[in-house]
Amino acid sequence: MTQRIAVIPGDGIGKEVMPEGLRALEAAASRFGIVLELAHFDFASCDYYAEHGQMLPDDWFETLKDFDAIFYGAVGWPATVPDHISLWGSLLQFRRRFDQYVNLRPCRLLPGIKSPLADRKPGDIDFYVVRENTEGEYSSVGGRMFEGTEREVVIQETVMTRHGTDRVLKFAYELAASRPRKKLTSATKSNGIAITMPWWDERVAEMGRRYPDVAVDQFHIDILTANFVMHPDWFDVVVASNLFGDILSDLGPACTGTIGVAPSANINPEGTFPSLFEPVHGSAPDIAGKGIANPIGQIWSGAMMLEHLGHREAADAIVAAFEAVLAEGDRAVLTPDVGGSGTTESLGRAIATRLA
Ligand code: GGG
Repeated sequence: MTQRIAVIPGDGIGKEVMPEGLRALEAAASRFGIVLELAHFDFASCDYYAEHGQMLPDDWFETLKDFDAIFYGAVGWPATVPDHISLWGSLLQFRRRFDQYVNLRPCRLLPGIKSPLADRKPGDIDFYVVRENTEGEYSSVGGRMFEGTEREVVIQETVMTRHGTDRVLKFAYELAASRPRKKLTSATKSNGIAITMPWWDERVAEMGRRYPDVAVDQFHIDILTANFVMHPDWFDVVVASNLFGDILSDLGPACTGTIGVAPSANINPEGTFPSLFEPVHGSAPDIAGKGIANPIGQIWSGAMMLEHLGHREAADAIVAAFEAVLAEGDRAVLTPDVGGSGTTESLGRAIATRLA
């Protein structure tokens, strides 16, 4: 079975973790008889912007639309391109034009990693954040008036549609229904954001009628963040709007010791367009160039990509390989964020060796 994958490292540590993501993917592919046809692209990066004055070539949609999946690193290099230009010029275009309306972000405490929360062990933190990925607070509706004057006005609208909200809620309910605990938590702020959020709550309740076996609760986003820290074991599947989901899916992995291991899948569930797989972390300019970024977020995203493409066994093997390397705890191999003195490459190679 041949899989055509578009590989886009992007910026900063994206360029450092991508080779290790590919090393693991290739090891798994060779073990399970999957043929990977990789096409490498330098766009969707700030280096490309420096040369071309835009993040993407004009024909990017045509170029990418027939791949089976997109494997992405990270975006952003604020020293040369403002973050809103780089993000809106690349990743957000992919999510919108390829209708990747689900951003699925697992959050799990892995063996060998110490949670900053007291007395947590693997199994205690194991949930998914399902983030709405194409609308909500990430809207381009708004503008500035009277710029630079005393009367300056800035407006940005939140856009929620019934179509867009119901489809991500359906995905979240189905995921919850498929898991042993069958529990869904909705992130809201319907006391303060008194138009869109009460409506979101209504859609959650309405969709819930189709899933009587799923237990549903909801929290305002402020106390929900507190409960991620105090009671991460309460959560199974958490569904949230675009912005709330983004925040929760950084906080969740931080509670598991490091955001460096967190993966994500930007999914177009209908398969009309390719889905995109990337670590949750960004380009991390503070550590870029040092060769110490944890590659597991990229590697785990590769496992999610294989699972999405129907290669469950290969995906499970990748997860088992990085769990085994973490559990072994060899400091010389592990990256500094998980207590080691090793490098991106030493950790990536150890995982690929396990897979061979
Ligand atoms: N690998 C993901 C990445 O580069 N993220 C940068 C970022 O800030 N993303 C914002 C978002 O996911 O909304």
